[in-house]
Formats: sequence, structure tokens, C-alpha cells
Amino acid sequence: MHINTVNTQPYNDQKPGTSGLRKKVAVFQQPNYLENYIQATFDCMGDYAGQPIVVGGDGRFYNRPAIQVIIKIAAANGCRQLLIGHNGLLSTPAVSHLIRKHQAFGGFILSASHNPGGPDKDFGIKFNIASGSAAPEQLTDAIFARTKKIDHYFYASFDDIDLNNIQHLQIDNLTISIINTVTDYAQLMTEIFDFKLLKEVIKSKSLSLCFDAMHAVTGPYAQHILESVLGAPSGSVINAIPLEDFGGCHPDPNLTQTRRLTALMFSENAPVFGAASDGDGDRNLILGNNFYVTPSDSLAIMAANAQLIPGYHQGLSGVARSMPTSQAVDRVAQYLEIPCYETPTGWKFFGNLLDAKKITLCGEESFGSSSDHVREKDGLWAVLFWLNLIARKNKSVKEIVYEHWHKFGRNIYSRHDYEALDLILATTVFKQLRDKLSTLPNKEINGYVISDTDEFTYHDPIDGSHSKNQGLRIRFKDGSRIVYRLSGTGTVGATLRIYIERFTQDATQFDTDPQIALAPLIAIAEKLCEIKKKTGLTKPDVIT
Ligand code: VG1
Ligand code: CO
Repeated sequence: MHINTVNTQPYNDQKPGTSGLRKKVAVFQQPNYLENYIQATFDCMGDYAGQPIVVGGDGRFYNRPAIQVIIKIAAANGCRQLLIGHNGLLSTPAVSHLIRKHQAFGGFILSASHNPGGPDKDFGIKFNIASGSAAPEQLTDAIFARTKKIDHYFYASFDDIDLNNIQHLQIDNLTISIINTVTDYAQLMTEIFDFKLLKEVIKSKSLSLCFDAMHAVTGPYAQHILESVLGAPSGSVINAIPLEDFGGCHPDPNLTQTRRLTALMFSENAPVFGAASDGDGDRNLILGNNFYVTPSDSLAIMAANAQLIPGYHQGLSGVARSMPTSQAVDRVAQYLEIPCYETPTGWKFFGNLLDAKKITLCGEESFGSSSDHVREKDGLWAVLFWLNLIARKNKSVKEIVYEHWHKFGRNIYSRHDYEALDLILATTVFKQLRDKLSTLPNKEINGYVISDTDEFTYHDPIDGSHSKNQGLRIRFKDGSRIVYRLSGTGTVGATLRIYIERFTQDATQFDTDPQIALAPLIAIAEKLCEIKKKTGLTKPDVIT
């Protein structure tokens, strides 16, 4: 193969956020923009020559051209083996698993996750390391530093690779394997869950289900696992075909975006179980017959019942949650007498704890949960976990949740997002709140007394690193909490997230809508930051 050295100019905006580099497609389409970033990643990788590199994405617009660029830059940089998903498709958890299974050096995931796709929408790229985890901050910082200096990249010239056929190709020293998107991941799931039991209850029709793949990457996975292997009737998986624009929708599995699923689940004919996943297959939405499970509760319930699942029969070494996630799982950890860690937002912070076997399960309030079977959050894993739980307990989703609340109490929880705000306005609001944090303790607002406040800094107990500026925390004397963060995944302006939480053991409050139960705290959250007053907005863009 002929290798070209191409001169280039650096871009100054290639700083990865919470989960990789996410930008508008048009930004990625600028001359050499993608090439610079890939070459900078190879420059920071170390010795990869002897190990495979995994490549795949969520099928969104620009997935295929980006894979061709990665193939040619990898080839030119001396990579010897590439494992690429059939049709360019691999879910985020599947990439994490493939890296681990094939002892790969790492992998590229092409996705902007739950962000919309299409020529005028979002694209993203993330690099995962040999453990299967997203690159840690030290590596993403090094890649960003490299992108600011880069002046050339290497590019091999050969024809585009056909991604539509499962095959092995040899180009000089480079082997390219186009692999089945689903097989390895599906096999892993059979090793964790009780597929025999699931087949029985699904066949007997006592467990009916609907899974919304949102025209994103989990379509082929869900059809194979839920319909072909477990025997759910054909059509149980809806919006199953991956589309470059996700059918014009946001592939974000919340109640607003999953209209068809939600309408079904809150109807008279609702099946026992409903679920959805996001663009790249790492998130999960869990629904029961006329019932919605808050992600933070889902994590706590999974932790409390893990021993019922074959893969976690031995019990859990510990659990972790991201800081803004509700403290419901903390109560379970206390009960089980296992450690509970609090990490910053973003899955990469769980990696060290998982590698060191300090935790078995972890999760985030943003519809993400997973375990030590991979190093990413995993949407279909959570779906199978819940199905296995329903089958073992022979109870409805609502009964399982209420049983949990009666035992542990309820952490009433909600997140309010103000999206695409003017960047300067949002950062000013945030800074003003940060500046007054130290004056707030002992103040009483709407009958709630503030006990303490801080800006969260994470001290990684494994590698000793520190991550600063991870969110503003306001705690109240009754244990309630308000947290403020600026999103690290948006591509337009700034997004302010406000997380509100209150604990109760009063069973008469178990039926109350969180927006009502949390109303006084929601009012305090506005009083403290005045985001509505300063923007003129009357309500958040998204409430979860
Ligand atoms: C959001 C979520 C965070 C999640 C991240 C990536 O980040 O809050 O919990 O890990 O998205 O998820 P932020 O910085 O916008 O709040 V995924 O499924 O989009 O890769
Ligand atoms: Co995702």
C-alpha cells in the first residue's frame, strides 16, 4: 500500500467532552477535521502494532465515511488488524466487549449517542482503551493537546472497504475483518442471564414485552436476542431498522422521545414490560404496565436483587453511582454492607473501580446502568436484567418498585434540563451560583434549611487523580439535595442540568408525581440560580 504524508492545520476546538468529541456533522466535514483527530489519537496511543483495533458506530449519518477514514489512517500508522462491525454497526457496549474478548489495543466508537443524527445534526467519536473503558481524562487531555499542534497525518491509498459483507481482507500487513454485529455480544448475555427461564415465560405469554430501538443501533441486537433467541413475537421490537437520521427523532430513551412505546405502555392493552435504548445502545428506559421506573431507582433495585440473576449469584463487591444520581443505591449498599462510590458524571470514571474489582454494578441517573461484564453502560443488559427479575419474582414492574420502596424508602427524584442556552448567559448563571455557595449554609428557604454546599471534586481512589468542577451541590438538613451541572455532551450553546432529590419513608407519598412532591425544592432551585428569570423561559426543555 502507498502511504501519503498529508500536511494539515490544527483546529483548536477538538476537546472531548463527557463522552468523546461531539460536534455538528458540518464541523466534522471540514477539511482534515476528522483526519487530524484520528491521527492525534494514534499519536497518543503507544504501541498498538501487535493488537487489533475495533471500529464501529451507531449507524448515523457520516458513520460509513468516518470508518473509511479510520481504516486508512490506521493502515498508514502501522496497525495490523482491524475488527469492524458489519455495515459499520456496533453498539457501545458491544465495542467494549469486543475489545476485551479479542484483547484489542482499543476501539473507535462513532456516535453522538442520544443526540439527533443527519446531515445537519450531530456526529461524534470516542476512543476506548484496552480494558474496554472510554479513554481516561489523561489520555483525552493528551489527544486534545496533540490536536492543537498537529501539522501532518498519514493516509494509506487503497479503495474503500466493503462493509456490507462479513469477510476477512488482507492488504499488505493489515488484516481487516468485517464481523457479525451481534454474535459476540449475544453470547455474553447468555452467560449472565437465565435464558432458559426467559424463554419459558415468554413462550407461555406470561411475560409480554415491547422494545423501542428508536431506529438506532440496538435494532439488530434486540431482534436477535428478544425475538429470535428468546422467542418474543415478531414485532415486539419496534423501530428496529437503524436509519442515518433515526427516522428524524432524537434517539434519547425518555418518555418524551419514545411516543409510540409510551402510548402503548400507558394504555389498557399495555404489555408487562416496555423498554428503549439510545443511539449507541448504552442507555435504557424501563417501563411496566402503566408505570415508569426512574433510572436511579432502577439501579438501586438491580443492586438489591442482583443475587437472583445467575451472573451475580455470588453477590456484589460494591456499587457506584455518578454524583447527581439519587442516593437510593446508597441505602441498598448500606443494607448489603458493601461499599458505595460516588463518581463524577460520565461512565469513564467507573472504569478504574471496575478494573480493581471494587464494584460490580454501577449507574447514572441519565438512563445508564451496567456491571463488570463490560466497561460501558449497557442498554440491553439492563433490559435483560429487568426481564430476568420479573420472571424470577413473578411480579409486575410496579410491584417490584413498590416492594423496594416499602423496604428502603423512596428517593423522589427529578432532573430539569434547560437546553441550548446562550453560552455566556449559562456560564454567568453558573458562576454566580458558585460564588455564593459558601454564603448559603444555615439559610432557610421555603422552610428548607441548607446544611452544606460545595463544588464536587473527585479523588480517584485507584489512580489518585483529581477531577475538579464536577457540579455544584446544595444539601439540606432533611437530607434533600439540589445539584447543578453544565452538560458536557451538547453541541449547541450550553445546557444547564438541575437535579432535585428528596427522601421519604411515608408510603402515602409513593403514588405522588415527583414534580408535585418536589415542588418546594424545585422553587428553591429557581430562587438560587434564577435561570427562568434570566432567560424568560417558563419551564425546562426536558424533565426526566
Ligand atoms: C450526559 C449524561 C451522562 C452520560 C453522558 C453520556 O452527559 O448526563 O450521565 O454519561 O451524557 O451518555 P452530560 O455531560 O451531557 O450531562 V451517552 O449515552 O450520551 O454516551
Ligand atoms: Co449513549
